Amino acid sequence: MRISFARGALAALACAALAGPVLAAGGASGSPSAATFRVGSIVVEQPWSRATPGGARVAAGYMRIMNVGAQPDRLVGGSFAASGRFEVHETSVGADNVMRMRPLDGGVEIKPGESVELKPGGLHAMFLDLQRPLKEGEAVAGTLRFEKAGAVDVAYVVRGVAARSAGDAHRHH
Ligand SMILES: [Cu+2]
Repeated sequence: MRISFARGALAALACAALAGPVLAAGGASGSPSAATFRVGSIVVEQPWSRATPGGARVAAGYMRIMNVGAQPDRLVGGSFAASGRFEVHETSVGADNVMRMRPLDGGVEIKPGESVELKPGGLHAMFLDLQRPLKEGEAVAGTLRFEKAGAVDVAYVVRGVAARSAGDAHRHH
């Protein structure tokens, strides 16, 4: 039931945004998260986020970004429909063993022919001034801005609060 709801949300979003993203919701594999977005030489795969508790003011976004071109590019910013601000963050563990995150003012470089993974505990998109809770199964629109390729519309699939990857909901039974 959860999966069919996610499919419905993605399909509705695809209709509303025919001009930009290529959304492959569902598909032969049955994966509800097989969403790919492209602008120029940049391909963004499976953007996802996590459901948040009611009072949360921040959330994070994860995805794989591939550069299929011959020039380096950088993720330098973006937006998220349910938040006031968007930042690109990295996570590090200090000498005191405390995990901290900080904004990457220069963005994230994606070298030609390579890919960068934004994932829990590492690089991520940070959604600040969250305006409402994120609910499992919904799809939330956003944009990503690249230095050379420009802006691209994407949709984040919201996974459960404990999800560790875009496919968690699918792998567990
Ligand atoms: Cu962060």
